[in-house]
Amino acid sequence: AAAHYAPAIVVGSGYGAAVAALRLGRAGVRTVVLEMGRLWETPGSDGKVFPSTSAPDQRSMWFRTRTEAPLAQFLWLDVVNRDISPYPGVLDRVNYGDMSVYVGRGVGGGSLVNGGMAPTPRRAYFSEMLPRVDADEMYGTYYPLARAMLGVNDIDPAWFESTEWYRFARTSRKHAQNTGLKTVFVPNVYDFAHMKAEAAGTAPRSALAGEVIYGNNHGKKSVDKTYLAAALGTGNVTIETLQRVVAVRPDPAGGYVLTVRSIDLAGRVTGTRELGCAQLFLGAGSLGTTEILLRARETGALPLLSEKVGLGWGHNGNVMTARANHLWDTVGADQSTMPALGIDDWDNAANPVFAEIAPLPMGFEHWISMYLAITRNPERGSFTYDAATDSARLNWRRDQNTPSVNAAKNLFDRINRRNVTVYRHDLFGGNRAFADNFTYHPLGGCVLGDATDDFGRAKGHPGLYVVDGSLVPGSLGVNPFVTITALAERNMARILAQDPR
Ligand code: FAE
Repeated sequence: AAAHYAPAIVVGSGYGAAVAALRLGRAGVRTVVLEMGRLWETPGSDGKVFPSTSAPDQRSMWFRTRTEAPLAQFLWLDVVNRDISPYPGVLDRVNYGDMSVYVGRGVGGGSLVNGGMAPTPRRAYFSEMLPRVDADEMYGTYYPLARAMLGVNDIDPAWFESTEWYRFARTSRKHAQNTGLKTVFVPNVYDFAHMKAEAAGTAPRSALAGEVIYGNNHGKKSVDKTYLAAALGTGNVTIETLQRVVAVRPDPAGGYVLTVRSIDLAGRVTGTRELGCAQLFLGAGSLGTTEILLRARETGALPLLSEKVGLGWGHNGNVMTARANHLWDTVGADQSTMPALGIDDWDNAANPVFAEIAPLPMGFEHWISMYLAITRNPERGSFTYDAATDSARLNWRRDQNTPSVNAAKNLFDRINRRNVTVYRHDLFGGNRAFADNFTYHPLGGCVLGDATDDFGRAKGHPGLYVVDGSLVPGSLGVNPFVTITALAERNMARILAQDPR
């Protein structure tokens, strides 16, 4: 048994973890949250908590000597990335051969770095992906609950039509409409009232100052400001930072024992300890949770875990692309970093695509229309445990992106043909028009109903739960965090009502 004990431990502090922490705290369960990143609340020497996107410093990325931004180049020049000193920065890029995965690090996980887009999937597609989840209950109860708790809000359409900050989106909309395509407003967790005040000069700028991916200093309702603040408010939850969970084993006396490594801001290991708990909730994200469970199964620590742990991974069909506009079709020097519009061609049965109209705020007119396309890709990856490095490796081949690239190409070829425009080849490196070597939406690895039961209870080991994006079977058709949150709410309600503590 371990020297230190908590009734419940939550690993990670992203969406799923934050829901678990709040619901445990509200139920009166003393809970410790262990997060490998830092708490983002203290300003640096520049007076800001997060660095700017245009001049990133050590705070930008997780232990790097150079930043690795998704847009590596502009006009074929390496102008975006910067040398930095290693530090527990807020954005990580986990490189697995043919696929790189961007994830957030810190109290709040991905909510610190993401674009805040908060759509709800098509109900029919949700049911296709998660057929055993009661969709009435999800769409009637848990999606509305998640949206309210996360602070999801809609842009004022009149402001959208008139503001210079969304000219880029209106230009892309015009080209989509010329092609006979439908666009939709996408709700967000960035406070649009704050953004309006930024534009009016009455609030400090964040979305209108180029901030995203390395954190937002204002305006964004990340989960440290919503769920986790409420969890701390119960008085039952504590959060420990710079704590990385490296191993889990059963406690012969019941519950689990975690091996936890603490690091300092230089990345030095300052201690390793064991922490016991009765109930363990894994919210370390698709990569983190899958690695913890795979390692535990393969090293024999948790031998009864399902053979399905490590399977069913997908990147939500993510592909980025960019088009060059005519000189008269300006996108504006001023661009909000929070997307507000998407091209919705998901009902196109042969070629479903939901494409977020993405900003590219460079402070000058560049005539580029950017997109993050979410496509339907039946390919799935898997993780294997590599004993030599004690880590999980993602098996994903470049050619598995083909369905996604083809779908995006089909849509944007149509838009280019109709508007007599072309792709940009200078933005993603390697002279490519489609960036299919990275994703923002890692999903799966411990799929609901496969590696766990229908409520996230790990098969074979009672009291062990998965609460994050690793439950989602690889694809949702829209940006995922509202669904991850709503599923966690649903599963936690069932677990707290039924399971012994
Ligand atoms: P996640 O938020 O990744 O949290 C996991 C946490 O666990 C992290 O804080 C890790 O540091 C921590 N952790 C991992 N391993 C360990 C360990 N061993 N010990 C202790 N702690 C650990 O998980 N989604 C949308 O819906 N809309 C968007 O607009 C959007 N834009 C995005 C933009 C970017 C640049 C990125 C990177 C992602 C974006 N996403 C977006 C995806 C979204 O942020 C992601 O799906 C969720 O954050 C996943 O939530 P989880 O709870 O699964």
